[in-house]
Amino acid sequence: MDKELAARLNKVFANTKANRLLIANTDSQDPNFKYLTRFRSGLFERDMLIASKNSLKLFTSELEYETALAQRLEGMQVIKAPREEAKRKAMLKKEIAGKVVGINANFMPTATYLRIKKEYKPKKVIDASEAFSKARLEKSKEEIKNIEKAAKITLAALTKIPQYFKEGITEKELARIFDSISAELGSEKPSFDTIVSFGKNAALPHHMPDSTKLRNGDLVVVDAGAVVNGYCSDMTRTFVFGKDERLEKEREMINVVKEAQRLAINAMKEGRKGSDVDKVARSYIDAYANGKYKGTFIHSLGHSVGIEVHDGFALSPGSNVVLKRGMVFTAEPGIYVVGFGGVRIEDDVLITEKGPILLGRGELG
Ligand SMILES: [Mn+2]
Repeated sequence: MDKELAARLNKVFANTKANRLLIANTDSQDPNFKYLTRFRSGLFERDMLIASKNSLKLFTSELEYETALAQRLEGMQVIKAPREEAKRKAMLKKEIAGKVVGINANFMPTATYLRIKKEYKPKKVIDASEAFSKARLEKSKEEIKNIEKAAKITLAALTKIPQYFKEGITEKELARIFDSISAELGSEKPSFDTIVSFGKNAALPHHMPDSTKLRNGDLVVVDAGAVVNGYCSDMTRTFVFGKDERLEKEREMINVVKEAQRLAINAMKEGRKGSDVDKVARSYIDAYANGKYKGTFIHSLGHSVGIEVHDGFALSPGSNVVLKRGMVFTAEPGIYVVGFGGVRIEDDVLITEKGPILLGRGELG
């Protein structure tokens, strides 16, 4: 069997009591389908994957049978599911009946879950979503390479975007320009809808680009990501538009967030707890200038990133995750002042035995 596939199956089964895993796509693809198959092309709508510790079977339709065969990993079986419902049911029942079946309860529709229980007669159906998240938390070399490529693209696009700043351009226009730069640099698609916020809008962390026009003195937040071979990056930069000497507060906010991020990244070492790392950034912002910005950092420090932008774990005040080599987290402190504006700076950080590495920049933190 393909070594990487064997390693991935091992990791998932190490964290679950299931003896079969059943991944069922809807009209969209379960992220764990991507994790196991590593398919780079095709939709595989409504297809099913059934895995045991040492086998992986894909039940697909005639429509995508050839696409699957062309990308099939060694040790993976591609099976053309019969069109006739009764035959298809019998085929799947043979795989599942009497087994302890692990599903991704974060993704599978309840209707599918109920149908599986009723029609395929498993011994038990259990939630294996955490087993998948845990397996995906520590990335392989191949996965890290993909995230790194995505991070490089996003960083390059973020470096280019200020040259398009001009008075009167709208957030939507700038977001479109960003997306096309990112695509030209090799991104398969944006890893989420690009956020561009001007001025007061920057105080809302998830503001969606609208027809707000850029004005002199505005803070500009651009939060975006690329996808390479199915893996995401997620980065943010904050700029000031204009050269006015009076923009002192904006520049101060940027410097405070930069320093909070630097301190947090330095703390992203093996063995540190997620909540501790969050605290490093949060307490710096809260304590700055006698509490001038206390309480303005209104979200978590970061999250794991991989096949999904939010790949399962957070660096937050309540986070129990212990950092280990191979994990990739965003570090994205921010300051948000309602009615004024906001600042966020975000990088993707790889934990290594030598310390944190900023992906896309190749630097040690
Ligand atoms: Mn993020």
